[in-house]
Amino acid sequence: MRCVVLLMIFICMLCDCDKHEARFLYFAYGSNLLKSRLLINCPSAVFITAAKVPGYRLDFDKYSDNWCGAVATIVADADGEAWGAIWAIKDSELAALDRQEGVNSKKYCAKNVKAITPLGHDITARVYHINSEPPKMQPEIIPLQRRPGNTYLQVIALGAYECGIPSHYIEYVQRFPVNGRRAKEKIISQLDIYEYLNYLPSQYKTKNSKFLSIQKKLINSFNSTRNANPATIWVEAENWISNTSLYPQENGMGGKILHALQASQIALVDNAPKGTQLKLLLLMEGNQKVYFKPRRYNLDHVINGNIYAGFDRHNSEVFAYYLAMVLNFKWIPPSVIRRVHLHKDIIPVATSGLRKTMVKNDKGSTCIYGKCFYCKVNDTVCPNDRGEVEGAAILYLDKQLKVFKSPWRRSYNAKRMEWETDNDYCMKIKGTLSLRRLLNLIDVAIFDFLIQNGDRHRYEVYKESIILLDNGKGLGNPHIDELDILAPLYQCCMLAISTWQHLEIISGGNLSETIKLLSAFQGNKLATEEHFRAIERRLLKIYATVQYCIGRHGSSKVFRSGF
Ligand SMILES: *[C@@H]1O[C@H](CO)[C@@H](O)[C@H](O)[C@H]1NC(C)=O
Ligand SMILES: *[C@@H]1O[C@H](CO)[C@@H](O)[C@H](O)[C@H]1NC(C)=O
Ligand SMILES: *[C@@H]1O[C@H](CO)[C@@H](O)[C@H](O)[C@H]1NC(C)=O
Ligand SMILES: CC(=O)N[C@H]1CO[C@H](CO)[C@@H](O)[C@@H]1O
Repeated sequence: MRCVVLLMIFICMLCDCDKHEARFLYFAYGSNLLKSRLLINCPSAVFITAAKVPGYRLDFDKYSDNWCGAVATIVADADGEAWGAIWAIKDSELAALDRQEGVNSKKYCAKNVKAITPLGHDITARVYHINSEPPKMQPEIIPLQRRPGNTYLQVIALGAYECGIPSHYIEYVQRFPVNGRRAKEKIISQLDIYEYLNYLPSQYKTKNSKFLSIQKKLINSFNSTRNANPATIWVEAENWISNTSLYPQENGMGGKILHALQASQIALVDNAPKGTQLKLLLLMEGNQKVYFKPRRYNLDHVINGNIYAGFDRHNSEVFAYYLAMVLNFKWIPPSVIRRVHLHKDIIPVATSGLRKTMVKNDKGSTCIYGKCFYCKVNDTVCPNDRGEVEGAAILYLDKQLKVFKSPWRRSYNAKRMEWETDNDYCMKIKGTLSLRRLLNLIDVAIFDFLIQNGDRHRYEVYKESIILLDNGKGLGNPHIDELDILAPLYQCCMLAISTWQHLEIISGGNLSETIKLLSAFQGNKLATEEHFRAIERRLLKIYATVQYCIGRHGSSKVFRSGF
């Protein structure tokens, strides 16, 4: 008993208990022995101890596409002894681990095992094993489909070494016959990136004083007087001509536009039927069109499932705008949180078309279901107790835009896209795009990775710059960092030097603190603390990815002065 108590105290000390989130213990015996592998899906994992599970042996079965070979399992075996590592992982990452292990697709199932530490203590931990029970065989006669790939076995052996598993066991692992194949490039790059993350120089974790002058400019743009006349603001915004930003920012224009979006009188409201999600088109006094994407979730709602699951998040649209400002991506329409009163601001000026898409709910409130690809009569947006609907008010961009399919778009079904399977994908893409466009796509990937928007299947271009439109699929799950979104960066290993210089000086918390500071001028709270922490964690991964690229190609190949 005392040992267990001591062990719990030990686990607690390791896992900074101030965050108060419960953890579970996990027994890893396969690729998750390697810390950089485990961290991909479980960034909170803390190593506790090596341990063995008597009565089981390590074996391999079931082909994995990513690893290009059979993957590890443990099989009941009276003479066996499977070694592994005990990790303590935050409960909130359990779903991500289950997903990685393919619990949902029934590839692996989870159960508890009793493991024994080298000092003889018992620990009960979660373990995953394949549903099948591959028969025991002499190594030489194990058929090819039951052999692991070379990378995979190396990862296990390296992880076992890192975790201090006895050398006789590591030798035993290395004696397994392999199939001669390397894992997919994607897995290899991601493992390398996480390795760089482990050794990230400390400058990327501290604030950079060079940021102060940028912060000052941003504050000047957003901390502005509130009594400007909206009509003149719209005209100024509309007539803005620049090749460095979509809208004016000097002289407090950033804040003035947001204030006009937030406060001007609504003259007419209609459905905005283009697109897949419910949104309204507002015509403001002074003849300015504005999109209104209503709130679908509370800020603390976590979206599970695939990266593009769920409704658009109105706060993601607004968060994206401030993020872009801090990142110096000036090609995005201004966006702000606005509350409209359904009976005072909307219904009196609603078109008949919009009124036809309103229904009363069981509480008697009038609700809107709108007109769009996914709109359904029973998927309504209803006002709160004060009769208000909150949403993102987004300045309507009245320009001729060119639309392109993204080379890194997802397939939206089980089919794999070329970028997911072809190791030389970037080489192919390079021939079809200008350097400027490619660097621009990489900037957008960085932006999307920070908010975790995996839904940019197409992009719009104005004056040769990609415009960041439709950013509502970000901020879904603060516990997941889908590194795939960074594929343009780690596959091409190129980055505009100006982007890199800017990224380098927003380190150490300045990025999220500035978003908070700027959005507070309009009274907006845009995300939970978990999301802000996630943005900072992802920023470190971007630094690590760039370090990985420098490590592979040298900085002169990575940094480009494209435009
Ligand atoms: C914003 O502007 C006001 C009035 O000019 C000033 O008092 C305040 O300090 C400014 N806020 C910041 C964070 O600079
Ligand atoms: C942007 O505009 C300025 C002045 O209008 C011009 O000097 C500069 O060459 C332009 N830059 C690009 C990349 O077009
Ligand atoms: C709306 O109705 C459809 C089919 O009638 C149903 O599948 C769906 O779950 C309903 N949605 C809600 C939010 O009630
Ligand atoms: C908003 C914010 O936190 N800004 C900080 C960025 O970093 C500089 C340099 O350390 C600080 O002085 C700022 O306060």
